[in-house]
Amino acid sequence: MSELYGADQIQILEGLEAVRKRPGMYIGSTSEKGLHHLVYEIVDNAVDEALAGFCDTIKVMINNDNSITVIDNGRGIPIGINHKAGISAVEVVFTKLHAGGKFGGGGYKVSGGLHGVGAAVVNALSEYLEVDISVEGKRYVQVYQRGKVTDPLKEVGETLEQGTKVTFKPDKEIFEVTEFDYKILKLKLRETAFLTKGLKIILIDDREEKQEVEFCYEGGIKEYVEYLNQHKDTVYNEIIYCEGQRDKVYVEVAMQHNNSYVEGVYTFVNNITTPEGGTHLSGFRNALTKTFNEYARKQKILKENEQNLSGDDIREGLTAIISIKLEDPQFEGQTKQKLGNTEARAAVDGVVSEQLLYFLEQNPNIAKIICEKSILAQRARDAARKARDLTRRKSALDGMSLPGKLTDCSDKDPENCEIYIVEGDSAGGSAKSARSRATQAILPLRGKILNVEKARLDKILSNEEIRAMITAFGAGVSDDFDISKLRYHKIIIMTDADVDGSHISTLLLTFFYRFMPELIKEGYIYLAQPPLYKLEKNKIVKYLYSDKELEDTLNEWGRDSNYKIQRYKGLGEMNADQLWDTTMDPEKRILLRVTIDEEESSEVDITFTTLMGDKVEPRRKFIEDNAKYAKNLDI
Ligand code: 28F
Repeated sequence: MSELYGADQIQILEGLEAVRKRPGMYIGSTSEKGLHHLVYEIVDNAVDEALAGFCDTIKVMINNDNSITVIDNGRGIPIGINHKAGISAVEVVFTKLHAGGKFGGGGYKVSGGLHGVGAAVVNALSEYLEVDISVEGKRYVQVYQRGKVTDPLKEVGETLEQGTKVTFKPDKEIFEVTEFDYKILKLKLRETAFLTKGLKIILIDDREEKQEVEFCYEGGIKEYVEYLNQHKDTVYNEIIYCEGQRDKVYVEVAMQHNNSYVEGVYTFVNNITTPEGGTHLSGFRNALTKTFNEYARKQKILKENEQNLSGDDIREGLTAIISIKLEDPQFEGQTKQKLGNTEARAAVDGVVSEQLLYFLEQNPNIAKIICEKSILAQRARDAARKARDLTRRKSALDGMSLPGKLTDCSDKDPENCEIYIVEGDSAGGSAKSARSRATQAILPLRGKILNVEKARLDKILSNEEIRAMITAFGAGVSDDFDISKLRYHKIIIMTDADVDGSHISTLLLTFFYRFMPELIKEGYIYLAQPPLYKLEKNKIVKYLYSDKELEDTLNEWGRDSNYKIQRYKGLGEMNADQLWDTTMDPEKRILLRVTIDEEESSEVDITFTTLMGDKVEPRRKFIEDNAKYAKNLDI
């Protein structure tokens, strides 16, 4: 091993100034996302050591000063001199944009995007970084500041441990925020633990609000599927699992159906998520469709005169993880989130076809359940198609007739147009008189819309409130959705600031997320923020949008003197002028844009299932846990 991975194996390319000059090129951005990316880069190196078979525990700590410490119990980064560079291998790892060594081939690392230069990039973007290596009974330490060496690598004492410890503090000159978010790290580290079976990952928050969590999944992605299905009703108990290697591509797939109508298939390449799928996903889909149709024909579950099951039918209610590892992944697409390697398609197709057929033959009961479920889905899909054709034909006949409840705006350029979706007729009435006619359309909804989490498309399309939204937006729905036809570039949900209001918002967001996800991805969905209080003193009126704002203003104005306070219970309590001033005037209003982190879409799915599914206990717990964030409805 040491010969293969010696200190001389790395090739040096360039210095770290480039990284500080253009941090975005290396870590995507200098926002909160880029900040957390630093942690993943260091953790990734430790995970590689685990994948190589030398490390089984990784500890991540958020320290009191917002620095991060990552510790592994691997072999320790080599401390010997790299003769080409004339410095220690550790120093090369942390100060040079090198290529080679274990990162140059052989392992799977080669490109998590950064070609193994993660440690140097983190170093370049940190106020300070300390690496502490324990190897053969001795400890060695080196410290860097903004990527520059302060002292040579020093032996500092003896130890019984073995491994690498890295502490770094992100540079305030580089990052917009430098405070780490425990929740974000927790989500990502749980995902890493699922993807690396048997690896123990501990996360400790050592700041004021102490927290700690430990992840270790012997079952790996099988347990990941169990986790994703935790609040759903599964239609059989086993997790279907396929594993194998073809053409230097290592393939692992785990899956299980639940009784919802949602497909949740998540794909990873070398532990990196690929939200846009790619060749591995298409190989999986192909294998799944082919294998089930073959099986269903052979068993005469599908009769000769019946049409083949479609992939969509088989994947209705399917939760699956596809995790592959290969040497030289090519990421394509605008955001580089789609796998391009053609050998991955054949590898996944091959492994899944072979092992899935074997599984079905060994488990005829489960095979039958899935085939029959798919046939039901096929029938429902036919019914939905007919219902949709009907709505389409109808709107064509009516010359695109808009819903009667809609008060449209006069401007026809979608860029300028907004639609307010308002809860209830009375608030709808105020909104109609308050609005700016040219650019603001109002669509009042009566009562609660259908919970789409519990219904198929055909039923959803027969719901009047939902049909009104679809026709008003003008862009179709589900598979037919075409964002270029959208009639408004701001869709604003305006509900009361109470429990019912937030329930309606959640129902609407669920509908958009499941049936018009592009609306959220493109950032067209907003939540209006009506005020909670009106405060008046000496003819000065101030509207307040949170309890904290009320506190602050009362402190500022003095609580003794006479002021008038009004608590708004609903939009209906405001007259048109007030509604305009506080919530609708583009110059003054506050809108929350609803966004979604595609890299976390499996967690978003859990959120919606928890909020809208039919299990009460997990919903109660979720709301309790998230009560303090409820206002932001961070999905
Ligand atoms: C807290 C973060 O970075 N752990 C790491 C190793 C182990 C080796 C290694 C790392 C060899 C020449 C490049 C040891 N012994 N945790 C970590 N553990 N890097 S990073 O090698 C680096 C290459 O320079 C290692 C034998 N081979 C490899």
